[in-house]
Amino acid sequence: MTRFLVTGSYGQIGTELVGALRKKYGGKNVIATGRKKPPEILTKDGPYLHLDILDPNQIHSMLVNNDIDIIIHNASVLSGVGEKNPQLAYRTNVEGGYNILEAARVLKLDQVMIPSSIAAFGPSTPRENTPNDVIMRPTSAYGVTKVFIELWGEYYTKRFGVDFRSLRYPGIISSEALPGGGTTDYAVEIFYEALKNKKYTSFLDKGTYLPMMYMPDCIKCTIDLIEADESKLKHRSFNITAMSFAPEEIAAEIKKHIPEFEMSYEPDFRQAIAETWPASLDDSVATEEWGWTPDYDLAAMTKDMLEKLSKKLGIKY
Ligand code: AKB
Repeated sequence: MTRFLVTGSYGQIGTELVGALRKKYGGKNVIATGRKKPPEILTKDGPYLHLDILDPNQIHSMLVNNDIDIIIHNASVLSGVGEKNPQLAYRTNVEGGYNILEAARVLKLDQVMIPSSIAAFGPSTPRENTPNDVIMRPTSAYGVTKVFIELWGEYYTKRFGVDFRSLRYPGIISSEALPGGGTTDYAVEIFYEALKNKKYTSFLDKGTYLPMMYMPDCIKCTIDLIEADESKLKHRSFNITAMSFAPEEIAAEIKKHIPEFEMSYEPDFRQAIAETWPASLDDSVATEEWGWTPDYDLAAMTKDMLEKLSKKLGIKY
């Protein structure tokens, strides 16, 4: 059985990805790692180990001692936090990513998956239906680190035969763990506030379209790419998307379920970041090379999200 190590396992995606991988590959075969005390969900079905991704020796010995085949390197500083602290984004995303790729190269691991993001694109990228292969030139600290990882990973594939794979995640909406400091976080916060207070002040303005995806689709595409036949991959970094909406559109969808819900707008520094990102993505390369198709659109995601979150929070609507 393939053995996985997941970094950043208590993050928004890591928390649910570890659970899905453990279901499929067995609890003991998926090592969740991070620097914090883990939530119970990460320790009940499999091991959790303390790992500092800035310590190459610790990475190396953990991979050897646990007989790891595939690393999924989710630990990352996101766009909002990265803009406030670019030095932290550099160290975590660039140095951390480098350490992981080096370990994969030296130990000849089967595969390394490191997520990228829509943030890898920039203001000179065509914003509508952004193609997979196009000018990138991001202007956020986070975006620059993601382009580095894509290119360094692809270089390691070509030069050293490392099986590197990457997904350019759009904004991910989920009910389990909260996102940690990104520009698309509003699309998660809005659900909590709609259920708790029937109102939400968006930090992105009306008309700010961004590519988005519901967590079940995010887990599906991540596992599908990990399991994809390497001989069919012409690319290593893939656009993926499920929907594109602006804040007023998700508000209108929530209002269909919670008619009293009110939205107001107070754009902050994240508005400038969002304006440099694609409004929608062309993910046909992912469809062609490994069969990607999403299951959830805005309406289906909103209905499911409200159902799950109201159960979790114990709030009826
Ligand atoms: C962020 O907003 O920083 C992330 C992302 C799109 O990568 N959610």
